[in-house]
Amino acid sequence: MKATSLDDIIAAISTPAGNGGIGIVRVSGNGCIDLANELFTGADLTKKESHTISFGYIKNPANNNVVDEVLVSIMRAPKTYTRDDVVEINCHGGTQACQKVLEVCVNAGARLAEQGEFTKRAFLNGRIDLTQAEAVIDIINAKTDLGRQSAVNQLEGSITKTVRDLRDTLLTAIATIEASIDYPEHDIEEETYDILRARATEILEKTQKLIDSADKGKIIREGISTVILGKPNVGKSSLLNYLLDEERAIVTDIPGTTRDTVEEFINIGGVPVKIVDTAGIRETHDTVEKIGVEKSKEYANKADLILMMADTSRSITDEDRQILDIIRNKKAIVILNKIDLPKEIDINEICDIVSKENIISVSAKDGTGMEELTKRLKEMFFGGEIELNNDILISNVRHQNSLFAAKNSLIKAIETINMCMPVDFVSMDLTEAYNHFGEITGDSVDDELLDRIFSQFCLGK
Ligand SMILES: Nc1nc2c(ncn2[C@@H]2O[C@H](COP(=O)(O)OP(=O)(O)OP(=O)(O)O)[C@@H](O)[C@H]2O)c(=O)[nH]1
Ligand SMILES: [Mg+2]
Repeated sequence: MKATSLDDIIAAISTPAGNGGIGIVRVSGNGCIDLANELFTGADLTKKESHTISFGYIKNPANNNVVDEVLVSIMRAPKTYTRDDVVEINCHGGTQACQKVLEVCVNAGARLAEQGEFTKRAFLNGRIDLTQAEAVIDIINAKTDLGRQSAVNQLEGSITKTVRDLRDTLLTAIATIEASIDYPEHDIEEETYDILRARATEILEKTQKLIDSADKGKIIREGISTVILGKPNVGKSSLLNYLLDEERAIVTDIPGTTRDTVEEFINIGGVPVKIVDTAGIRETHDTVEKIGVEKSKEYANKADLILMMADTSRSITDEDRQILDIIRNKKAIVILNKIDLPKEIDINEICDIVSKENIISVSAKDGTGMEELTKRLKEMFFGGEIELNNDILISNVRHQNSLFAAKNSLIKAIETINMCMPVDFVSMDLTEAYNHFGEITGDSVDDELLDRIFSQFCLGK
């Protein structure tokens, strides 16, 4: 994103491309109501109250032709999305009307907005902090209801409040130090060390708690990264299809049907799962299948959870043993499929590798056992309950990195205190931690980072 002036009037189409009932061109910046008024016939927008909507037409001043029949919303600063004046022109949906309305706005003096520039203005104008701006992207990109809920909490300022509280406590500690440096004759250092140690430890514990929430936060945001692994023909693709409730992957009775990975996002009883169906693992001379098998193994290495599938109607083979070897010491559930058929399998070897509660019998054909699978997933990742409660969850890697950095500074500060080093060294460490917390909220942040964050937004947001 280039350096852009906050004084410009910016404009963009805020609705997705394609046909739809309405399309919205959003314009913001001081003077935007005058600009819209010059293009609008129907009412004098400059005299309209804030947060009202007017019916009329947008005309092209160049030839006086009507561009579209519209409804125009007027929102005057400061109670707007950007905190500047905002005009939203509701056009008929479809690409042409919005494009043309945008074009006449630009010809009248507006500039095309950068990605995320409306939200960036909301941040720069102090309406929201950086975590709240990021929450806007997360709400838009939310893949699950829990992800949305967590992002809404963040938009309401849950992380902001927690991090600002930590910063305030740090500031008080830093002020204590400054006082002892400014008035050395008071000789309060012994007591100062005790107070500082207590404060730094308290903040460190709270920081650690936030860091610990990141696993759950990541799952809620991205889903449990899950891979279905098994030898050919056990029913892996059938399971994927059953869970998706659609014929997504090709299923045949020919072993080696799936040759490439198939990735989908699903909601299993409220649990967000990013699931990957893979090529059945076996020795093969087929070049394409071989690549598929390698890919299956790679996915298994990266996954949060492996669903190893075996066929109950067959005995265990060396191929199954090879997969059991892959899941050894990993988070895994063994799914014994095809229980609608006569049982042939002996599970002793499986029990050596995974505990009994993680062996679940199902039929991907008729859905038997799926409830138990859901229950087990919830227990494994959410302790049985999938609720956000009022927990503050860190789900953003950027926040996580800043928390790690703050934690390191706090540890350094405590070491400095324990060595009874001069308090101004402690002050330096604590100030460092203070700045790292500030990166999260955007209180201490540079332009490059801002550009990186806002470039993840869509146009018009
Ligand atoms: N009876 C029965 N048959 C099943 C069940 N699940 C899958 N099948 C059948 O097993 C065969 C293989 O199913 P797939 O889902 O293609 O198996 P896969 O593990 O994806 O196989 P590859 O892609 O070759 O590795 C198909 O004929 C399915 O209809 C089940 O629960 N019961
Ligand atoms: Mg398959």
